Formats: sequence, C-alpha cells, structure tokens
Amino acid sequence: MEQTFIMIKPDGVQRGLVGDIISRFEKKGFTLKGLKLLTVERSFAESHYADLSSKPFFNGLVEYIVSGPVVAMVWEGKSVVTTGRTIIGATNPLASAPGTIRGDFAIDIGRNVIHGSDSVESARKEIALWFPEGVAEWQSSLHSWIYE
Ligand code: RTP
Repeated sequence: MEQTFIMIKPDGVQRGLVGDIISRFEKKGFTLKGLKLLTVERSFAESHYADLSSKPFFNGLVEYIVSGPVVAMVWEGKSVVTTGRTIIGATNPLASAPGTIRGDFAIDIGRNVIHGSDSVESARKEIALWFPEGVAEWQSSLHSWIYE
C-alpha cells in the first residue's frame, strides 16, 4: 500500500493544529504508520529541501523549518500521496480551497503549516530521511470497512 511523508511545520505545532490535522487524515481512512515530534538541524532541513536550494526563498524556508519542533508522520493508504496533497491544499494558502488544511488555517506561503510529499518517489526518499529507524508494521482493524 502507498505511503507518504507528512510534516506539520513549526507554525502548525505552535498554533496547536496537530490534533486537527491528524484527525483529518484519520477520518479520511488513512493509516498512521510513523509519528514523532522533533526539532531538526539546519543541515537536515537543507537536505529535505535540497531540490529548492537555488530558490530565492530557500534560506528563509530553512530558517522557518528549524525555528521550532515539527511533527513528522508517515501515512498509508490508496493514493495517499496525491490525496494527501489534496487534503493539504495549494502551496499558496490564499489559493487553497476552503476545506483544505492550508485553505482553512493559513495566509502566507512562508507559513503554510504543513508539508506533504509530491510523488511516490519523493515520499520514499523523505520517509527514508526522516524515519531511518523504519515505521510501524500494522494494519487497522477497520481496513475492510474502508476498502472493498
Ligand atoms: P511542501 O514541499 O512544503 O509540501 O510545499 P509544496 O510542495 O506545496 O511547495 P514547494 O514549491 O515544494 O515549496 C516548499 C515550501 O517552500 C515555501 N515557499 N515559499 N516565499 C515563497 O515564494 C515560497 N515558495 C515556496 C513554502 O513553505 C512551501 O511549502
């Protein structure tokens, strides 16, 4: 089954949005496979966002990610990468539809609350980076009520 990496950014943690965000993924039917609260080093944040290193906002982005604890998660389910991005909303919160996490909770692109992997390949790399210890092996007992 497909997995994705989801990170609640420091603003989401500081603003007390962790419970609501987890609840949205749970209610959709996705399965939580990994979860931890941690504050990352600058070099780690730079690795996570390496693809964006040439962007003018890169330094500010790294400063933001290291500014406080984040919640790192692995979620599993059918099409969870694409659907996770849909639940999150567009990168710019002002362009995110109401009902999405960014549409409901954010205004500025540089304080957009949450990250989600943009492809199955990125998810694989990000899960390996953030969870080198591996993630839980379990299947929800609700599985047959969520999937036909
Ligand atoms: P993410 O990686 O965080 O899920 O976001 P994304 O795919 O929707 O957007 P991406 O283009 O990968 O940008 C990563 C993060 O960089 C910040 N950003 N700031 N100031 C700006 O113009 C700007 N553009 C992007 C955002 O925090 C974005 O989520």
